[in-house]
Amino acid sequence: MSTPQDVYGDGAAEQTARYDAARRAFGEIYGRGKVYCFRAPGRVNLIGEHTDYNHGFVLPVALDKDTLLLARPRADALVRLCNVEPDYPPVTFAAGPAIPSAPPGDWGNYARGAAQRLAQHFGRELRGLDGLVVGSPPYGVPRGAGLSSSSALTVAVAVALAHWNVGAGLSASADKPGDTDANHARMADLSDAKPAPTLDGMTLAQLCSEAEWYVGTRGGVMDHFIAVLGRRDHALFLDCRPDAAGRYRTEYVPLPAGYRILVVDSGVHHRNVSGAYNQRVAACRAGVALLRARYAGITHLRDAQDVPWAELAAELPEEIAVAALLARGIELGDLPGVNPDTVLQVRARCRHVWTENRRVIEAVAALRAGDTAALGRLLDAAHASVRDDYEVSCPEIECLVRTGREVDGVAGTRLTGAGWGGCIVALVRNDAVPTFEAHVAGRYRAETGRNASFFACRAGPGAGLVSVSRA
Ligand code: NG1
Repeated sequence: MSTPQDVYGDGAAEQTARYDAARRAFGEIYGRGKVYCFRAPGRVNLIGEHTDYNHGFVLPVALDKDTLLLARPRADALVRLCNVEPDYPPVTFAAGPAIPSAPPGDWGNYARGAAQRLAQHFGRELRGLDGLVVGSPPYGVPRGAGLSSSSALTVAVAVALAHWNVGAGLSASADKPGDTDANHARMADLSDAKPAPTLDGMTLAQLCSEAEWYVGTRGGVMDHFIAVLGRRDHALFLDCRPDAAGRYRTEYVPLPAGYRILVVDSGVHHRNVSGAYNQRVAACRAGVALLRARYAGITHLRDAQDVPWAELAAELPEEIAVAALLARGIELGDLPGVNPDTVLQVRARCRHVWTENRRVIEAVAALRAGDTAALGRLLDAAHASVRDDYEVSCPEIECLVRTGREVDGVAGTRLTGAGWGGCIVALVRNDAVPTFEAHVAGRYRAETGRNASFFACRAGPGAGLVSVSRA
């Protein structure tokens, strides 16, 4: 277990009132007594966009914005959850391997997914809990802002359930010198009867990513890996290609001292994004299928990463209709929004992925060398690539990216997340944060008539138990 000081650093004092209020609220709902406080962070991806589903590289950061889960174990398998926010009504279910789901949109489905996947993994019903979820502003993970608030909820529930079903549980920050994999839990089972199940951080992260399939999202592994394995003042380099044993390569990379990560939400959330997203996935898959004629056996663009781009480009058409691919026996029919008359810009999409993977590697090197200027240039180049080659930007995002760079002390700015609106991420020198916010807010309002939301974040640790005290 780590302390609020370990988790929030300089911001720990500000959290005291939040934690006290949460404990009081828990006591009012479930009665006085011992209460365990778990947390799971939101995340932002520093660089490595649209690379995860191509088995490429990503570099996310866990944020100091988090979802709290105050909990007390139960003697039975029931999970009872309340939420401090009145929009989210109480939820009760039994934590077994086949939990009936509530209608889509029910917030409790994230908890059901986490409980079901853990129960399946352990092959038994779980010991349940009474819990209170606290994710409200200003310290919670903002919802719908691209910071993965849903993954934070999934991970918080999984960590709490793991605590009582694995053993003494996950600690919020095992950030000790020489510890290469923070938050690993290798604990004995407290319940003494059966052989002790163990659960390391990577397995927990994988289970959480599969848990979210319960709500119908077939996303990648990035969000859950960083929510579980995040480390204070570090980004996590993640190689999204599992090895033969299904394990992933991770590496902690220190962030530059003296800089803040600013996430700016454009407030624009385009509809029909999933069709456009799937067309990008389709273009990459088409690229792989076409490259296979020359490079036998490749399954993802990542497999061609070591081939010079000019050689790959020669094999890839600038654009091709899905019907023409079908005629060559290349099937893409499982992707909603991709039809025979859809035209795929194969070469440019693949070029983005190929160059972005290189930029992630170079960003890691720049961070290791303490070269913030080089890192900033890579962020800017990554943005140009998602704008021009992947074509997922929009005028509002362009306004934020451009006006952000006008401020002295800004290393770089780029779109983060899938695109078509959403957020940008900026690396801003500490002393430049107020000017950045004022300048970008003013220009954004003047140019688009919209208000941007700003989240100044620090890189925090991954999920875990923060305190045990009395409600
Ligand atoms: P966002 O837009 O941050 O939810 C989506 C995908 C990621 C990744 C990025 C683009 C889901 C749940 N998330 O992220 O896996 O592909 O787009 O880099 O599908």
